[in-house]
Amino acid sequence: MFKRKAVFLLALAFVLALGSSVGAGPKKIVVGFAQVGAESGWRTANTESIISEAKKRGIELMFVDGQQQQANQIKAIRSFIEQKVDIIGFSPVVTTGWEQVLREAKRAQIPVILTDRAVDCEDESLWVTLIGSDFVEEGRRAARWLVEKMNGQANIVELQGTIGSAPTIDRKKGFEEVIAAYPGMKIIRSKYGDFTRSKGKEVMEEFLRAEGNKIDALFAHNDDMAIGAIQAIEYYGLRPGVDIIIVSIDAIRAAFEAMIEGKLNCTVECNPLLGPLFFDAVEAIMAGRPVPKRIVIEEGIFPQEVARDVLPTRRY
Ligand code: GZL
Repeated sequence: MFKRKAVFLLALAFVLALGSSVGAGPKKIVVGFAQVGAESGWRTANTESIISEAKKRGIELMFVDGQQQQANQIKAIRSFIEQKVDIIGFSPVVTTGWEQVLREAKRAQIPVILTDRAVDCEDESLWVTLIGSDFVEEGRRAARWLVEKMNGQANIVELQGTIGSAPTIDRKKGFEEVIAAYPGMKIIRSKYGDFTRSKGKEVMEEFLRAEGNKIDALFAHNDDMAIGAIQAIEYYGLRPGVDIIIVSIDAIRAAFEAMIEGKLNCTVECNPLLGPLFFDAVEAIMAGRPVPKRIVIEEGIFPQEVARDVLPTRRY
């Protein structure tokens, strides 16, 4: 009698457990994302793409703004591990210093996806894929356009992005690789502007005080710093886009507006709309499908002449 009752209770418990999971439908994917910060128009568009795509796909997203501090991103990743998310995504503010926390994620068997920026780690098994632009090619495109515009002859000042970040390292690498073949193209001043408008303005003021009318061209690693520099150039009494030719990277809306005003001469596209590619990778990993180690997003280049026609088509 007792045996029959025990079997009945066990069966009842099994049916109840099954019922509770059956009624709930498929388990919701939970993703933790640690963003660089909110330093530029590009970053705002990138954040919006990730948040809106999660919503569209019904994926639960824990989103943390790292305020351009690596410590904040590491703290966020650790909290995602504690909360046992299904997948961790992040855009590393700088390339180094990630091994420890990525090993913790690996030990917790939580796959990691890199978006936008790369990490410099020996052990490539610490992340599944890197989704984003080819920054070296972006630097080459900026240089090729400037060489042609300046007929191979210019004193150039360079506003670099965040020190130690992949886009800064690689855009500089690509730009210098191209101008190395043109002795007349010289970088006479170069300094970090951290990808922000305010710092771009401040550093351009320094360049102008030091070199003034000797400056023929500005290469800015992003549009936000170029827009800050435009203000500094005007305040100094020169005409941005005329006295100083300006090429930058990102192709945000404000860059097209500056080109239409004749104050910026060219912007190289760096596509921030990574949300769909990121969540394609999330869903592939959850379904056990293979994901390429590197996913490069297609991009173009926009000189001043096309700005008015192209602006209405821009999505960020
Ligand atoms: C590039 C991205 C850079 C942008 C900047 O993919 O990491 O960071 O060029 C942004 O605007 O701040």
